[in-house]
Amino acid sequence: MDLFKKSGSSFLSGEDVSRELGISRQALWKHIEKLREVGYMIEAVPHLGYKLIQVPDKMLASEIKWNLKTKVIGTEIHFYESLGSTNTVAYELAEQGAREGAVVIADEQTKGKGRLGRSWISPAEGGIYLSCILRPDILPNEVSKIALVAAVGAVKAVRKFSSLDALIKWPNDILISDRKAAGILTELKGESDRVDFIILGIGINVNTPRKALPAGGTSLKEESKSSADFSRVELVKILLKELEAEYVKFKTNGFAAVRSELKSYSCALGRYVSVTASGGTKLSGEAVDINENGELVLKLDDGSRKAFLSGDVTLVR
Ligand code: BT5
Repeated sequence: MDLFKKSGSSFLSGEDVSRELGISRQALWKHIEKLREVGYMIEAVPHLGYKLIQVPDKMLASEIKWNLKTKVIGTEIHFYESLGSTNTVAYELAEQGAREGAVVIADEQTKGKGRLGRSWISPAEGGIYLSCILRPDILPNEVSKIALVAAVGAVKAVRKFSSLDALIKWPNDILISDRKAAGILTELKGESDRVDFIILGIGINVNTPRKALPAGGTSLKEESKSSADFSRVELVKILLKELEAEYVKFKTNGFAAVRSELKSYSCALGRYVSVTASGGTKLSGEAVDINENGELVLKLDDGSRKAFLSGDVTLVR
C-alpha cells in the first residue's frame, strides 16, 4: 500500500511491484484481491499495471498509521469493526501490560459508555470511537485534568480539520453551536496514592446524521452543512497529533501549560450555568473560572464562589 501511495495517481507496473516486494506476480494479484476485499478500489489495466483509485474510510490501523506524525500516541493501534466499548478493551489491554500510547479504535460500538453509567450512541461508520492508554506519573486526584487536557487536544483537532467553531463545555464535551459533537470519558486504575493507567476514551460524531443521535447531539457533517462525508481517518490522525501535543505540554510543564487555552475555548465561562454535582446537588451561577485544579468556579447568586471538580453543566443563558 505504501508503494501505491507514493506513486500518487500514476500506474504501478505489476512487474516492478513484484520485484520490489520480492514476490511472484501471482502472489501480488492475491494481495491486490485482499486489499479490494477490505475496501480499497484498485484499477488493473493490462500493460499499464495497477492504480489506487480510492482508499476506504475504515479505521484500518495501516491507514491511520500512514504519515502519522506522533511519537507515542497511536504507535500501536488495535482496530475492530465492531466492539462493545473501546474503553473496556483498552482497559483489558492495559491490564495485560500494553504500553502508553496504545490505541483501540472501532467503526461501531454496541455498548458505548458515557460517564456515570450513561451510554454513548456509536453507530457504524458515522463517528470516531477510540480509547488511548496513558500511564502518566500523577496522583489519582489529578486524573480529571487529563480529560481537560484531552478536551483541548480534541477541540483543536476538530477546528483544524473542519474550521467549525467548536468549543469545550467543561468538563468533557465538545459543542458546536451549543450542540454536543463529542464526549470524553476517562477511566482509571490505581490506588489511593498511585495511578497504574488511565483509559482516555473519545467519541466524535463525524458523519453521523442528527436523527441517529440523541436530542442535543450533532455531527461535524451536520454542522458544516456539507453533502460530502468527512474522512474519519484524516481526523483521527490530526486528533492523535493534537492529543499528544497537549499531553506532552501537561507532562512537561503541568496543568498551567494548557489551562489558558482550555479557558479560551470554554463555552461556559462568562455564562450563567447550572452545575449538577455527582451527588445530585444542583447549583446555579455565573461560570467565572477554571482554576489551577481544573475545577469550574461558579459565582453564585449570593456572591459566594463554589468550585466543582466534576459534574454536569447546563448552559442557562
Ligand atoms: C460522555 O459522557 O460524553 C463520554 C462519551 C465518551 C465516548 C467514548 S467513545 C470511545 C470510548 N469508548 C466508550 O465506550 N466510550 C468512550 P456523558 O457526559 O455522560 O454524556 C453521555 C450523554 O450524552 C448521554 O446520556 C446522551 O444524553 C448523550 N449522548 C449519547 N451519545 C451521544 C452522541 N453520540 N452524541 C451526542 N450526545 C450523545
